[in-house]
Amino acid sequence: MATKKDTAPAEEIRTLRDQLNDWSHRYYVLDDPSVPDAEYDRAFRRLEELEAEHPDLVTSDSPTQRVGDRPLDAFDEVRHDVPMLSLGNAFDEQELRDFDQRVRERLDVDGPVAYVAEPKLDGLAVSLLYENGELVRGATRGDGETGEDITANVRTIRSVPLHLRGKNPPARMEVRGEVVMPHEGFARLNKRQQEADQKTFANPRNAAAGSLRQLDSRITAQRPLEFYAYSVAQLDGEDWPDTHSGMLDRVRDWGLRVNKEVKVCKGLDAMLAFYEDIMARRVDLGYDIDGVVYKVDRLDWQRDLGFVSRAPRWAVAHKFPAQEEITVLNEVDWQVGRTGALTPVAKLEPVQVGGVTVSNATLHNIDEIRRLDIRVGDSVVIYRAGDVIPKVVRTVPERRPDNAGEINLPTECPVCGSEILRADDGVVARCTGGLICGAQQREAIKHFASRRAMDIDGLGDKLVDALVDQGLIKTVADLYDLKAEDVAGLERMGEKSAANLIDALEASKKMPLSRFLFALGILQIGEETAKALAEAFGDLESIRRAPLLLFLQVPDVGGEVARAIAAFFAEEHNEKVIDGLLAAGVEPQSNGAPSRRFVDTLTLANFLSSAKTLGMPLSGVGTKTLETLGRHYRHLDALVRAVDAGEGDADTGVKAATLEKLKEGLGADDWLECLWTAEEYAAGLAAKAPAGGADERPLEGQTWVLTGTLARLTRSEAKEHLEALGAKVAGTVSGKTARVVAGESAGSKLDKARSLDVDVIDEEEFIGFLAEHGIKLED
Ligand code: D41
Repeated sequence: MATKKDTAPAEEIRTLRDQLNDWSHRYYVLDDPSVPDAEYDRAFRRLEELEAEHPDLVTSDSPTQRVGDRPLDAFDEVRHDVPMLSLGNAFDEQELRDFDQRVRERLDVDGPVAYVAEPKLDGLAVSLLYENGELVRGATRGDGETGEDITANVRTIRSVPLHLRGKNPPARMEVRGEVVMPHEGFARLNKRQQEADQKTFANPRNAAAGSLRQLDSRITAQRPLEFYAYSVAQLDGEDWPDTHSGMLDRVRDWGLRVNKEVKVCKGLDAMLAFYEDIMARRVDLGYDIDGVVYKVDRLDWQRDLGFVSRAPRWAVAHKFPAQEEITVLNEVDWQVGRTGALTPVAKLEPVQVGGVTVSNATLHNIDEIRRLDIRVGDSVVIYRAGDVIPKVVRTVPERRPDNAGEINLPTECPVCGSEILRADDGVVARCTGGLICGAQQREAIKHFASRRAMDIDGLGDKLVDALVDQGLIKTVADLYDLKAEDVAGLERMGEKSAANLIDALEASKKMPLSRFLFALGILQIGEETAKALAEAFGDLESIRRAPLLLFLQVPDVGGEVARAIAAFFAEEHNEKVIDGLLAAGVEPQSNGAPSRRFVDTLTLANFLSSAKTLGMPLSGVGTKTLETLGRHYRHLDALVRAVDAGEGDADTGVKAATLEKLKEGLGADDWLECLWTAEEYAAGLAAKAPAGGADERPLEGQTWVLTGTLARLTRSEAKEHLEALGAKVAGTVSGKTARVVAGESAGSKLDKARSLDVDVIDEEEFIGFLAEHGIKLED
């Protein structure tokens, strides 16, 4: 009986162990998970349980034995039976050509040689020794002769099998490969380190090295490391295959991970194609590589070729151009952008980074300069990846010269000499020179010509620079005076493209008003706001002369935006440019008349509350009161008379004390004048607006809110109907909400609507409303 009871757990442990090892192999080596994590975890816990009850049944290749062991005092030394060689480098195509040439000459072959091309993983070289299928030792490369025994650490790496797969493992086998940390795991590790106030790692390679050199393997066990096999150094108990690629296949069958990009390439062209391809896909691989390793595929040829001073003659590392370099910061230039924002640009001693010469790099802003403690004269590290702008990532403090100069924000614009202002809130420093600033002018022209603005085909940034440099244009208005012969010859412009440009300029004269407004580059005015302005006012002249309070009635325009628009058109220089454009024949296309619904919002009530928004001193006078007064008196003169009379009004319920405050407000600064101007201007617009009534979009300008459950239609149907009638549908109720449709069990939005006195209708009323507007619901 006793024996029977004991064989059952032994059996179960063996089954669980095999099952878990199998799943692990699928997951970590083949990247092809077969069961959900929960299933794995369950089996793992069951195995732990059984092993705890039967400690004698625990084997060293049990998946439970990867968690890490007690810390070591030091690593033991390991002498490599077969030295771990180094690799010769090829830094460019010619050097690779020379390598292939040498190989073919030595082998005395004419045709192309087959090489195995492997991505050169940027990690740490490691040796694994298996005896009768069992992992018995892991070691670092060290100096190639002796390394360190890191067995406990490599055992924690999931893609390192503790036992080789297959029935007849070799008596003894030493496999070599690279341990790397994938990008994703690296990012997670650094985040974790940061949160725990522990040191972060500069790159995945350092993180992998730091993790492998841990004396405490329990820490290594927490690190996301992967092992990729790339060669076999010893093999006893079975024959060698004929080729390196055949060897890698065998290694794969034993359950070790071999990089899936590895490929046999016949001859130089195939090798170069592999190099280009993998370099292009480099960022997507998920781990760092720094080149390609090519190895002669035939093992007999490898033996024939042999070694020169520790490096095989049959292999070479074709390196990618470095992505980081050190150079000296000579100077900092401040560039002024279209909006006047100042950006520091590092002027560098030219240096090759990633295959191109870099002499400028971005420094982002003055705060970044302070944070990195960068000074002029410093040696700095430049990073450049792919096509992105090179950046300065850090200084090398040891190399700082005594006379290194501090970097300061200029007080005057380096282009036009205007004052530089730094916004109270942020890091952005701006030139106040507006359109008189040369730098902003140049950027303004580029913006004007750009696709989303006036879409002037053929007028790219380089050509704009050339035109400005040649003194052919100063402002956007000058563009329309250009002749084909002016531009032919500039920036490789042929006669044909010069003629095309003139045609494109001609075509741009009839752009929609909204695009024209966007093209002017008014601060704060994006495409949406430009559209809203064009739609509301209907023509350019109405916008140019509109008083400030009018802009605030345009949907989505707040105080800051309104001020920016008014300031832009108040600037004489800008006016001149616009006049120039019109004189040159630019004719922005528009409705020609203000929209009815915009004109309908130009009420005294709205003007009063906008004035308050803009700072008219009215503390204690609420928006609701202003609206009540506005609705009651309708015109400013009536209101002014009531205010002057100073008596509270029985009709409005507004107290005398409140009117007194209003009187003070109207008396302050130019507010009364401001309101008069607005009202007068509004009257002029109203006269031009189409009559109301047969409006197809009766809800234009209104914002509705849907809340609660509707029975007859879905929310999105309701939304569509409302939008078809011109309304906007919002998610929150505010004082600007026109109406709330409250369905069944409406909650906080309904409460808010009530508290703000917003009109509320129920579903039945809503359906009736839709019907009145010609929308019938299906049953
Ligand atoms: O991916 C690598 N880093 C890599 C390194 C690779 N794919 N193959 C390699 N092959 C060798 C030889 C040809 C000597 C077996 C290597 C290295 N060596 C290597 N790694 C570090 C030093 C040498």
